[in-house]
Amino acid sequence: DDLKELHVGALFPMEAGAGGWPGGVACRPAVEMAFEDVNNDPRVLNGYVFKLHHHNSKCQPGLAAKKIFELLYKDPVKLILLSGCSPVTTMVAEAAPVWNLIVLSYGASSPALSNRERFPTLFRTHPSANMQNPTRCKLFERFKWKKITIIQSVEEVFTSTAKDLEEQCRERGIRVERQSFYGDPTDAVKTLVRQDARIILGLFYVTEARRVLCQAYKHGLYGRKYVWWFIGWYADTWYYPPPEEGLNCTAEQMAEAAAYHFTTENIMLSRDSKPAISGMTGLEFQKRLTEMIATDPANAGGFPEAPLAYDAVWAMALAFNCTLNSLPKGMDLIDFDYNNTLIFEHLFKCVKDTQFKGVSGQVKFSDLGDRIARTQIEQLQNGKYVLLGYYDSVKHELDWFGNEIWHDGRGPPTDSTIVKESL
Ligand code: ABU
Repeated sequence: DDLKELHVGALFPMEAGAGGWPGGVACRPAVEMAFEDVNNDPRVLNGYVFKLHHHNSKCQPGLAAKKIFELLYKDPVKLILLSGCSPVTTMVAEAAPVWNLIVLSYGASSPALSNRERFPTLFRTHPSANMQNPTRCKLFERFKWKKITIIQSVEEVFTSTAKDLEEQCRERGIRVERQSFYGDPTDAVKTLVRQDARIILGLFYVTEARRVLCQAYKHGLYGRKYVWWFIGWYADTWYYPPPEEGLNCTAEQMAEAAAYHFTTENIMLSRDSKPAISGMTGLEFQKRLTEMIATDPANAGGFPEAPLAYDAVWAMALAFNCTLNSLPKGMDLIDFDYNNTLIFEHLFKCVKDTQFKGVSGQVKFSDLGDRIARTQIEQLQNGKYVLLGYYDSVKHELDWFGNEIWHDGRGPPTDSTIVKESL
């Protein structure tokens, strides 16, 4: 009863009607589970109780700004902010330093967030989308492609990923062409046809991915001569058209265009049999979460990222614990207000130094507040995603299982029809 309360503000994208990432559907229950576990664990924050105050951001920065002001101007004082989805996290992390607040993101992949000048108080358990670019370049090289084409929507998260990929590929002698669109990809897809694009990487949120795939079908940009690469964190059945989106393609057409595409994504679940700090293994966590959510996990937004959300709460709890031990005598975390730079500085140092075994793997932040992770590569084969391999971009190690399938059963298609000049 005499427990002291520590308050945390959080934003979850519970839906993403106008495009974006509806990751709160699974990440919010994961965060709630972590609050419960931390509060029941006598090793952490003994004598305190952790309280969550949350709002739905719909992955829209304007709405999120309103919700953040509500969190900050309504009592009680929040000690830290949790946030997901790149456009929202960008806004929150630009504003938070004004209130001496740290932001911990469980679901923002934008490479632009790795910038200490612009986002001085941001940490994230979600890896940057740039982590996948060395993997992509490695595989383009393996399949002997010298020219690839990116089709992207114009949000900063995708523009910054595309720019990094272009640089990384250029260093390996791979030419990258880029087509951008805002909302409707029809013209951009037509340009891909004109440019004779064959190896095509899509960077966009899932609603736009469906529009692109439908246009690819309409323009015959699929099948034997083409290889599509998509982002790997969409739900497993993402390419089926939801009726409310009014796409002019049937489920069969979409499935035909999606056949044999490749995806890359960060490994976000520890498959290790040794338990994480919470006492659960990654798989035990996933099982518990599946029982908690009403939706089928394959279609629940944020299900793959949920271990990152669970671990973000533990990172926070451990950092609070560390701060309690490091604050000058007589000072307490509950004394924090938005002008208190001393408590903020102690907390910042503690988050920066936090390290533990989480359900998503080893949690540790780089100087830029980033998470380092391995990637996995999958391919859609007969309606199921099949694991093709792993890549460790720090050690430059590719584990490749050799079970990729090509439309014609022979091998990778060429990257263009244009006959290359002999060297
Ligand atoms: N894996 C989800 C990332 C969402 C985002 O960056 O907005």
